[in-house]
Amino acid sequence: MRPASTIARLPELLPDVEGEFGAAVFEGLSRPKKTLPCRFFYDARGSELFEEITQLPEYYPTRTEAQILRSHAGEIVEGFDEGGVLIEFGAGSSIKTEILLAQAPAGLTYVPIDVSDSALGLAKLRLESRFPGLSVRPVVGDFSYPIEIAPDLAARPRVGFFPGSTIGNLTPPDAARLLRTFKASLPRESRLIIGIDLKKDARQLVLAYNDAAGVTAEFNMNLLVRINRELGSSIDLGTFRHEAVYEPREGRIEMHLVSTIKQVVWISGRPFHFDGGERIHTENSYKYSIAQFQELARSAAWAPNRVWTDPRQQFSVHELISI
Ligand code: SAH
Ligand code: AVI
Repeated sequence: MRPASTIARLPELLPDVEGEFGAAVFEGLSRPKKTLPCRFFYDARGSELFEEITQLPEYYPTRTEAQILRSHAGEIVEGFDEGGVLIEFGAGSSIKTEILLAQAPAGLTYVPIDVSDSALGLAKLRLESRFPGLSVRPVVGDFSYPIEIAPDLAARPRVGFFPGSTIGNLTPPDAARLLRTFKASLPRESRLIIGIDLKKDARQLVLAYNDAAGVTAEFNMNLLVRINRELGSSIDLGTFRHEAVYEPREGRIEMHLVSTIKQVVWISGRPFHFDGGERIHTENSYKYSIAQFQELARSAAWAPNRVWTDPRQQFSVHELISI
């Protein structure tokens, strides 16, 4: 387990000093069905590419969720306490957070958690200049592990924020485990505001993950760029292509990197064999109905409370209460 660390500790451009990325690549590519964990998308370039994705005409989730937050910010922050702590999981650029911060009570401390220290560093600078008086205390780390709240914040009331439908990148059992893990930092009666992408027409979903400008393809391929740079490999990027498909039985978009030829790829002196057409499964993005997500929350000891959606029911923002 990599413990959460302070912002200064993990310079983004250092090679894979702790070996976590390399170990995950070897493990994932050694499986009969090759996989790579999607949290490794987010190096400095990957975080930039994700920001570009959020602006794409096909990628409706970000703008729809932002619209829901804008329409209901006043009601959403009713659950925030003066002098409280707002903990955001997978905060990235914290752009949506600004919508809530603009209406939040005074004296709030904002604790964004992310594996991407580049995204956190930029967000801290921007938010502190935009909201004088707001204290921003970023944590670089993996939100799958309980985070330690700084002793001076421990007694303050807390609210969690987990936008973007990032939880949809986990399988439902892992999503339920994550919601239980959050209870370590969000004790009984705390609220969690969480964004969930809703089920919809498969064609719209496939377009959102196969944009015409090819940004999602570059985001996916960036994993191979990262392997080449950080693990001393020389994978020919021209021999892989991006694929995103909707799997109706699972209710999820799947992203893959497909080897277009039969080949052996060498990574840190180890060979990995690919057949022509063989795929590396790089991401799942589950889509829920409101009732399905509420059931998942209940199974993890969170009580569904209020829920907000857009008029076209594309996306949902849920308020859960820790029980
Ligand atoms: N919350 C933002 C960003 C979503 S993108 C939004 O709604 O637009 C997903 C973010 O989660 C990225 O910034 C990525 O770096 C982060 N992330 C993904 N897996 C993570 C993990 N296991 N631990 C911490 N952060 C993670
Ligand atoms: C962060 N996450 C919710 C995004 C999604 O839609 O699953 C990541 C992403 N993958 C491709 N496009 C965006």
